Amino acid sequence: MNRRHFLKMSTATAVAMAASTAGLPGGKGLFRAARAGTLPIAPSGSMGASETTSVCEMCFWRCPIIGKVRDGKLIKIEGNSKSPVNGRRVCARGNSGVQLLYDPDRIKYPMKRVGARGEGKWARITWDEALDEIAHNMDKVKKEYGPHALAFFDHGASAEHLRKIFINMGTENYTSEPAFFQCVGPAALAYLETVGYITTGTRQYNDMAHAKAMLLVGSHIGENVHVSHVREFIAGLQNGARLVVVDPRFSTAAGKADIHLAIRPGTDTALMLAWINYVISNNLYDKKFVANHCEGFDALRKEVSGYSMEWAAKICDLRIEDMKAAIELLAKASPQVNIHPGRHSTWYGKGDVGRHQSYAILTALFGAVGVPGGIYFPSPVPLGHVECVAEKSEHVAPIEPEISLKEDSAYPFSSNFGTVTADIIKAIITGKPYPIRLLGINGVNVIQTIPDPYETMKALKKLDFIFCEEIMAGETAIWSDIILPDAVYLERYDGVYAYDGLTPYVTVRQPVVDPLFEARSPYWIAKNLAKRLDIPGFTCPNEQAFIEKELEGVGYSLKTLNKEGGLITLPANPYRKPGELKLDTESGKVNLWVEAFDDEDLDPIPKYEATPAPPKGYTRLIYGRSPVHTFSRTMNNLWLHNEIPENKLWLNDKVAKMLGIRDNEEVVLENQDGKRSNPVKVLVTPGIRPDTVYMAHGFGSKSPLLSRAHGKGAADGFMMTKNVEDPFMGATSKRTNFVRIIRGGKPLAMPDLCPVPDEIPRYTIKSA
Ligand SMILES: Nc1nc2c(c(=O)[nH]1)N[C@H]1C(S)=C(S)[C@@H](COP(=O)(O)OP(=O)(O)OC[C@H]3O[C@@H](n4cnc5c(=O)[nH]c(N)nc54)[C@H](O)[C@@H]3O)O[C@H]1N2
Ligand SMILES: Nc1nc2c(c(=O)[nH]1)N[C@H]1C(S)=C(S)[C@@H](COP(=O)(O)OP(=O)(O)OC[C@H]3O[C@@H](n4cnc5c(=O)[nH]c(N)nc54)[C@H](O)[C@@H]3O)O[C@H]1N2
Ligand code: SF4
Ligand SMILES: [Mo]
Repeated sequence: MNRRHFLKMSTATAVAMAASTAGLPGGKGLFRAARAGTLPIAPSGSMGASETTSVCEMCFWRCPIIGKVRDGKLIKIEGNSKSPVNGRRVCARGNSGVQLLYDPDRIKYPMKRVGARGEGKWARITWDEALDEIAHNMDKVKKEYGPHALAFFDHGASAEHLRKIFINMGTENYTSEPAFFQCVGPAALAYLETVGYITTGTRQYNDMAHAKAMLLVGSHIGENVHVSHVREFIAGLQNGARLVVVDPRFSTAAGKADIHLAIRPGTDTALMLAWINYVISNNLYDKKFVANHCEGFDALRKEVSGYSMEWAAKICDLRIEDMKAAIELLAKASPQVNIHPGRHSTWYGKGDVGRHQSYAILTALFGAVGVPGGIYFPSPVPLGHVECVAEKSEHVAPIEPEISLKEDSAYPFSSNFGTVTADIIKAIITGKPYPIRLLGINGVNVIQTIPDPYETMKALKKLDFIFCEEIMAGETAIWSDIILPDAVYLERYDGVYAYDGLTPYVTVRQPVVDPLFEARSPYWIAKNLAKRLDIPGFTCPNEQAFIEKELEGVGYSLKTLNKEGGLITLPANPYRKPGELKLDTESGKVNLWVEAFDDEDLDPIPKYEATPAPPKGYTRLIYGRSPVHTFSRTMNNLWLHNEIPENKLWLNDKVAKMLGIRDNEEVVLENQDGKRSNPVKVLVTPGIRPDTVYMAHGFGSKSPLLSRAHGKGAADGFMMTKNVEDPFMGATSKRTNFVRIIRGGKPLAMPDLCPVPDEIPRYTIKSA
């Protein structure tokens, strides 16, 4: 296969992502320097508060913000009015950063475990003691077992520098894991191989604001809240765009749809293939675009010819007339049609890449590539080069393991995204292909995030040493031997944020207030650990030094940028004129048939493969986002907790009636492997299929150190013990688990109201 080509793309993407997450300082000295003039602390109209521009990190969308500070206290966060994407707006979470900063449960000092692992007993130690102990253990494990015995899981802006420590220790086991293997991996790979770039990275390059019709498969925009993305969606609707939503649940977006298809979960690829066949056989596709810009059309036509609307209607449990009306509606808007590429795509394991490939194929058949309303191209922002932060330095002698977890992975497309999460956890448990004995964690709540949590906890128990850099002690932090208190995003520099979407801009995350307690910035932490481990390369005195270098690329300094209100906009180049479209694929065209997949004996054109239906007496568990929370990280936040303190289990009203369950009644769930959930209240609603239940992710914290969040609601992840890895990159499925309701300690048999056709096997429960 053409691995080199793939590598080239991925590196570009990785660089783009790294650029957007470069880290920051946090020392008080830096802040004094800032006060002395590098930061814009201007008096403002609002009751004498001073204002500092910065960037939100209550989620990864990173909206430009302003922090208003009075008497040294942050009193309000607003959007930066100069921002072309959010203006003065922030979402509920962005607004509530104030309460993250002042959360009494924040980790205040370096802490060392004194009780048994996971027991939650801690002693305060000094920074020197904490860093010495971490360095000692890293060194010891490396000497005893080799560099690959060190592993690192991370997510988010704070992790960049600590990851470089692990890279420089010589391990291959670091992975920005939720972002790929638990989130966007399958969608990213599908678009990379089909159109030559990732349409869903840190940003989404789909132009909903200018679409005449939109298709959302899953993608529950409105509950999935990224301010500018929601605004683009609403702008599209306000401009008259028609909307088709495919979702087993009446989502917020479905409430705005012209056509809502309440599909049987796990059958979306069947619908997509029948639609592709319909579009081709009814000549609804853009012939000129296909002739000029696509490869593999004949193979595609042949492959999909067997997928009829009648067949899909049965598989998907939909009405043919609705399916036809939906695809006709989309085709009519061509090429200004937005087939949403999706984001969270680790749904069923096997077909996840193919499902997103089918969205990219439909996009191309409608000629919706590089045109308003379709998918568009990022406009690269020329940031300066930073030499002062260590990439893998020359001094690290490569020690190749006999069998490499990364390079010899069973998943041919994984290695460009890091080492597969599931492989690292298996290796910790089994010691094979080599032992992994030490784990560093930064910005990821591994237990809530990676299924199966029981396996994850088993792995955590086996390790010699665990440390984490955190701001709040969630259920993963309490398993650590040492916890390091990170500065929260409002207390630190984090580098330059360049937005390369329809309205490109450059802004900087900078501290709005001094770090509280003994919190330190991620760069300070990494630099001081590097010193102890003799890792060269952390040569910048502080974060401003590399921020200045990055800003040079766009002709600014921190001072001049701050004079401009902390943000400058740049010209965009998102669309391509006819004849000027050249994609970054080998042929320069859209791959309707993906050779790289074929070379690895994977389907070059998506095929429908059934995911097992619920066993008799059970229902499928699906999940999504709470609009006012971000995963588990915001659950302890006072304002957000007051808005939505716990999740609810969406249960179909007919099913509830048959079971005699009342709205708001508290129940427990039991999954196919006998694992039981926290108690959770039921939302009785016609807005979900009878063969499915739903709850928002992130609730049900098991950490007693989160006083507000602890035990509130149920965690979807704790019901996930049956996961299917996708064969392309090893991403972990999460919608392949089944539950039944336990009431008064007894299981209730979930009624079977949706006939399952013979083509879909039922999951069989292994008897104990
Ligand atoms: N408020 C808030 N917003 C967020 C986040 C957050 O934590 N909080 N996280 C952000 C991140 S990182 C991500 S990845 C995104 C995730 O958000 P999305 O990318 O939108 O996630 P999806 O899984 O596509 O969408 C969830 C929807 O899929 C439906 N669904 C479940 N199973 C199926 C199925 O088999 N077929 C179909 N067609 N639909 C199904 C569910 O009912 C639900 O409405 O959200 C982002 N936005
Ligand atoms: N069951 C289930 N699993 C899922 C999902 C799901 O819907 N259901 N969604 C998947 C998706 S799409 C994603 S993107 C991932 C998200 O997975 P994660 O990124 O692990 O999400 P969180 O649960 O919010 O955990 C983030 C952790 O980072 C910490 N943190 C926050 N800010 C900072 C900081 O500034 N510095 C440091 N050092 N730490 C910080 C928080 O306290 C928290 O412990 O989860 C994936 N896993
Ligand atoms: S979408 Fe909300 S939480 Fe996310 S960065 Fe923007 S304001 Fe912050
Ligand atoms: Mo995600």
